[in-house]
Amino acid sequence: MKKRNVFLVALLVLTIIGGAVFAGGQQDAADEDRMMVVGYSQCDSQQAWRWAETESVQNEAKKRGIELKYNDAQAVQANQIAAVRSFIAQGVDGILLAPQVMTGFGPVLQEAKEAGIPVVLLDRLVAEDEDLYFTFIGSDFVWEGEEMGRIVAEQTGGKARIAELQGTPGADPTIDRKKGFENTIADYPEMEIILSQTGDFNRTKGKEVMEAFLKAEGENIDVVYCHNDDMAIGAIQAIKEYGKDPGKDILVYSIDGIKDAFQAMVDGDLNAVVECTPLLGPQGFDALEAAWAGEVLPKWVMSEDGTFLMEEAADLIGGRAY
Ligand code: GYE
Repeated sequence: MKKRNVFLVALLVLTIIGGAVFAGGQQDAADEDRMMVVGYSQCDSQQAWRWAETESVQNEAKKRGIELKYNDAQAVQANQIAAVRSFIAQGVDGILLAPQVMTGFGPVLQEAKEAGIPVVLLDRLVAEDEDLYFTFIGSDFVWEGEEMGRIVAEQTGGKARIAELQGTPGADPTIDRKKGFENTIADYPEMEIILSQTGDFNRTKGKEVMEAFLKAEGENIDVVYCHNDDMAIGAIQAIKEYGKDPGKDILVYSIDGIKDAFQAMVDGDLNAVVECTPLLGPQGFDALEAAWAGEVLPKWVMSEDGTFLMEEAADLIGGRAY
């Protein structure tokens, strides 16, 4: 090769390399500027608690400049699996999943993993391999049930015929709130669950089931233990329509701590709540950002929750954030 040709070839090679480096640099800059996109699959939107969670996620996405794709599965797991699959197909950067139930998410979580998309579980756990999700952010539901059991035992002197309104069948909080409550009352021979049925964490269904309970055992129920506030609000209505005084004739207890429940305590209808925070947006995005940065988090980031009695509600209701 002539000297001049060698020079030209070298120039060409340098130009190509330089161009590639420049293009790469541009690509990096574009990546940094690009808005991250997150898919958020909410299992249900018929509950006040879920509105608060959705709002918390939406506000936090806005604050961080993250584009949010939202899907409401309307309490149907198949819708939720389809939504997650569609997020994967759209190539989102991360997924926030508030799962309806514990089982059945394995295949779609595997698909997300193969696509390199981190999934953060919000508020409910799944019974799948831990490798299939980045972390779970939520409360200790067994503790919530145990704590509620302790309060009921204290306020009834350890003697109560209890009607239980369960959450959605197969959902983590339903299983564990039942288990925790039963753990505590096992120590009290005169505390007994005489009726137990699902009200699906839903206000209308909670009312319907309570109506059926009252029809069957109206004179024998001392306490209603509700797995969430929405069902308690429904149950309170049913008790009133039945002609009894909720909070006095029949003591009412529930889990969550939404504003409506604080109002029910102020009104003397609800005896106590164990809190379960829905304000999980900030932690959800912290977790996704950790995943994007290649960090590792524990498989459970536990929420801090409290306990509130009827007598405290009037002082606290103004400061409640949800
Ligand atoms: O208590 C309830 C909701 O999974 C922690 O589900 C959540 C529970 C919450 O529908 O209101």
